[in-house]
Amino acid sequence: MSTRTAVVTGASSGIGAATARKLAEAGYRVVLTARRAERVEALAAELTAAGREAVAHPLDVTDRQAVDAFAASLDRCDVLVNNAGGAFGLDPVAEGDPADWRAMYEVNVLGVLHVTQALLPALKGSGDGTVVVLSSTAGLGTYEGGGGYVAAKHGAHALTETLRLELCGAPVRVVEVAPGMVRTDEFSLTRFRGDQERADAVYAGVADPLTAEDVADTVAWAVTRPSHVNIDLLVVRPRAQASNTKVHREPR
Ligand code: 8X3
Repeated sequence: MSTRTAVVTGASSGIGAATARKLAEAGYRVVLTARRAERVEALAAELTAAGREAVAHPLDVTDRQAVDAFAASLDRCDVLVNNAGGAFGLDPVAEGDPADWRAMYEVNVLGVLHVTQALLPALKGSGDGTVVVLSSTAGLGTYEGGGGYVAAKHGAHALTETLRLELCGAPVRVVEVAPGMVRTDEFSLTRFRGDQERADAVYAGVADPLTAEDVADTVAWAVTRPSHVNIDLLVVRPRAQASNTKVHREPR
């Protein structure tokens, strides 16, 4: 019998890469997917060199045909971590670019839909499957400028809640992890299209934003609970953040 297998999307950096590391440490064979082939290949090689089981598979979750081909190539899937996603822009609704909104819906909602649909037969067939959706606190409440990202993450949250209802009775858990402020190399840089100063300002004066490892820890914890324990929704924020809009910043 092959090792229990966890597929992680968006595993090239940040929360996805950290989660892949944690699940590999927990004994899973990890399948790392992301658009950037060289990144997931490097991480898979690093994990393999450390004695873990890891393979890389370049994948764009918005490409349904590619997702279906990927699913067909897997011999088993016990855990799916839907992590691929992101924010583009911080514009008010009045000014947001519909192309950004569309792109955010594509990756944060349809990406989750594609991969989950494609892997559900394998997850059910495992007899003990787990689907994790990395949503966001932006999926549970709004904030000014959040616009398209907030809408998309609410979509991911709704998808997750609906799926849990529909799978009740099947041997598949549906877990949502909703992180607040996490400082990763790329989230804010992507949101601000490479503007490092604006990206850094998001975390200015915040004592300890969460790290990718902090979030990965919560995902690995939820996944490694006994099979009958379903962590429906886990909201995780840094201590300095009490809500989407209340953040304590130390004066400089
Ligand atoms: C990231 C959290 O506050 O930038 O998903 O929307 S936030």
